[in-house]
Amino acid sequence: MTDNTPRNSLTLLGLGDMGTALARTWLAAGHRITVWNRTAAKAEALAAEGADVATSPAEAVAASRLVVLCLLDDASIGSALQGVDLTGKDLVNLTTGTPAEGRARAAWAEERGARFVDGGIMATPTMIGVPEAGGYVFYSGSRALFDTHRAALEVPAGARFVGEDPGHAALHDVALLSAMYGLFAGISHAYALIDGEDIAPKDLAPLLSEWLGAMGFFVGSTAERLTSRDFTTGVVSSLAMQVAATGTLLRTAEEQRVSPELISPYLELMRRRLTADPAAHGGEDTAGAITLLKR
Ligand code: FVH
Repeated sequence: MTDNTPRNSLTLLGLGDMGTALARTWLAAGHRITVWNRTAAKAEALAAEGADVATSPAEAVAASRLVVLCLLDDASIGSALQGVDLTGKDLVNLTTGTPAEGRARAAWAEERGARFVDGGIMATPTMIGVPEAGGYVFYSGSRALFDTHRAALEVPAGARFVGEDPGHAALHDVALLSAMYGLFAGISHAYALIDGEDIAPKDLAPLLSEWLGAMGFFVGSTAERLTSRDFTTGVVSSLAMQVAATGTLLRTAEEQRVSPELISPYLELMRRRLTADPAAHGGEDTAGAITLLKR
């Protein structure tokens, strides 16, 4: 299909905090951008900055071949684009969703004659258009679409294509976010332990950062063990030793009157792996406990 829309033009649906940041970055980079937002007032400032404002999703979609979606959730995409002609369009969905939603949305787009790429934004709005902030976006789905629009997609933040499965951008996004929340949980527990003691949080902070940095090796070593399925070779801190030590962690939490709710699940997972077969698993790395998580 021929593309009659101007070069460097794109459409953006959704002007929340993230959508507005994206729009400003594309405008600053000289792109011609058509925007639409359900609440029209949010487009006013961008109109003054040079954006074309569409009065309906259909009008916005018609304006460009590349159509970027940055809405609240997957349901809002269905509602905004209901009945809109998507034939020949290249849809890039930056709305956060699950892998299954990404795959279903790709099939939905294909049925309507559009190419589709799903995205997972690893940045906050303040990191958009600021390369040194290190933000980037995972993309997956149509490689051809990604290659066609790569230059535009690299404007707001780095662009990392992670394969043609349209669910994989969301999967990468959620895997990283899930790890982040586990980290936040541990940090929160550590600060709760010292709360009320004569230890200033600001004095614990550098020690905590340094320790977490030193423990970062676990990311790579776990990948190697999961690939080889060898959980025992070269283990220096065995599962049996670590499970024995969990009693100290739990008693300390009790002494400090801190709920163990944030750390108990992981301690319990290690214990379950050990007690299933102490002789087989006692000498393992804790990475072996991951095998219990898959349902
Ligand atoms: N903000 C962040 O830090 C994170 C960073 C990582 C990625 N997320 C995801 O990005 C999507 C958009 O996030 P946002 O920050 O722009 O979110 P809001 O400011 O809440 O804006 C939501 C926009 O969605 C529109 N909207 C909601 N429901 C509908 C609907 N049924 N039909 C059409 N549009 C809808 C809303 O419109 P309005 O309320 O202004 O009328 C906003 O434009 C999101 O998936 C994050 O998880 C951001």
